[in-house]
Amino acid sequence: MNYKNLMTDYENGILVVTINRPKALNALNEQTLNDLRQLFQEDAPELKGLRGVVLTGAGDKAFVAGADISEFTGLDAQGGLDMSQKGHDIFFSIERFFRPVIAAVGGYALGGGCELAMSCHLRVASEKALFGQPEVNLGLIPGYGGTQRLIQYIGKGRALEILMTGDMIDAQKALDWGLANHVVSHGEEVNKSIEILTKIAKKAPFAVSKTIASVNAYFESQKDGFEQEVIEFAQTVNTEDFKEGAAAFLEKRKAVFTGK
Ligand code: DAK
Repeated sequence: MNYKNLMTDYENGILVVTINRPKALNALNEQTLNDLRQLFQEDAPELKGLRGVVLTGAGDKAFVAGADISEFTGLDAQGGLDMSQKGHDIFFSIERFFRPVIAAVGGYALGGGCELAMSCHLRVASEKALFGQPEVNLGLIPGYGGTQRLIQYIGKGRALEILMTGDMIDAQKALDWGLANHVVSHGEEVNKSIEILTKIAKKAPFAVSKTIASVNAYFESQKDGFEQEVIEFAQTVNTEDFKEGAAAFLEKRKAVFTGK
């Protein structure tokens, strides 16, 4: 796996991806978006034995401080539409990724950075993390799903306040409001994310991926989540892992899942 703005480290089935533009607080420029698209749509699905992904930012200050503002100049309505659709496509491929993806947030997660963290399945924040959607300060609204996903995590009233004031919230408030799953000491966010993925990796992988698909269906207007659950459930029943899980329970031993 070869990228200009991402570093990757693959160990024990867990891929740690670091967005590596610390001098620009890891802002999402076009190259970084292209790298993320290649990783989530082409390379990571092919990794043998992959059980989960941690997404984090290089340096001590930021997860991602937003879309790269220096690339905004000269953007017209058509360019904005193209850019937004490209971002949506990439962020949906993270949200719909077949393995769990955790954002390890050790600093600013602003604008497109907050949107990127929200497209991950879970968020582990360090106590220095700050979340916000400051697009109104630039005369914009979020263009990578922020108006929609923020409501899903924290509700309409809180989302509107964050989106209209541009204020940041700290890690504790993000935890209290349901945006962050955990808050840990600064520097421990990647380790905690790996710990969670290691726990999930012991579960049946097919069932985990079907869980992601079923939960996502709740938020997809063209799908009925209950019907989708029936479809996904039927597929899990058809697996060797289901037979193994049930047999292990009855034989009072730990299940050994193979992903089949
Ligand atoms: N883009 C580009 N460079 C950035 C950046 C960003 N978002 N954020 C920080 N940097 C750069 C700074 O310019 C500075 O570069 P140098 O001057 O050293 O060359 C370096 O990172 C360090 O930043 P600061 O010197 O400002 O660091 P401080 O600690 O003083 O302040 C800060 C940290 C995060 C509070 C501050 O940097 C800041 O306010 N940054 C901007 C945050 C922001 O507004 N982010 C939201 C961007 S808007 C769209 C799709 C999506 C979006 C929009 C449209 N379409 C489809 C059209 C999303 C928009 C956004 O994300």
